[in-house]
Amino acid sequence: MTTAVYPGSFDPVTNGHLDVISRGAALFDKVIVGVLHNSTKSPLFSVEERVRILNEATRDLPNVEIVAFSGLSVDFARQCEAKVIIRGLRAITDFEYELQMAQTNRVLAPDVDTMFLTTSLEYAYLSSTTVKEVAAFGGDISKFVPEFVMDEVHKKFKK
Ligand code: COD
Repeated sequence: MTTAVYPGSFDPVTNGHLDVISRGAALFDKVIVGVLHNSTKSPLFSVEERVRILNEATRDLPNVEIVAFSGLSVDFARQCEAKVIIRGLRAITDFEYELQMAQTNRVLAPDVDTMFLTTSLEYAYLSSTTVKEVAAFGGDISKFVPEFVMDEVHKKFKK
């Protein structure tokens, strides 16, 4: 069985992330989405909320599992017995950071490879940061995230 992990912040998950997850799920027997528990950043959604939202957003994909993790992505991959880390690439700005991370990870864990899925054109501009910024100023995020995620984001900004 081929297993891949897809680590990220997913704060919140966007249609761009979901596109990468569904394409990954078509390529591998199993995709484990790793939600980073990052105590140094202050995310909009707690790790438990992000896991719940991702579970709901991927419920039609039976070979996708959502798991919170902390520490290194390569250690998470090994715990999951995955040989591949999936990452998404949007633009040249992503490339430098992603290449550095992939190369570092390859030194840390030569048995784990990084595979990049290039963004679908319609999501090339999309990031969780943009979604939060637009929502914070009352803008329409309905084209960026599933409807129930939009409701979750609006609830946060009403508080
Ligand atoms: N289209 C396609 N791909 C997309 C889109 C989109 N519209 N939006 C985002 N993506 C991709 C991103 O490029 C990324 O590959 C992935 O989706 C997740 O994105 P984010 O923003 O939710 O998550 P990141 O990039 O903040 O995640 C960073 C990690 C958690 C993976 C990273 O910090 C990490 O691995 N941390 C653990 C410590 C570690 O192992 N460090 C590496 C040693 S250098």
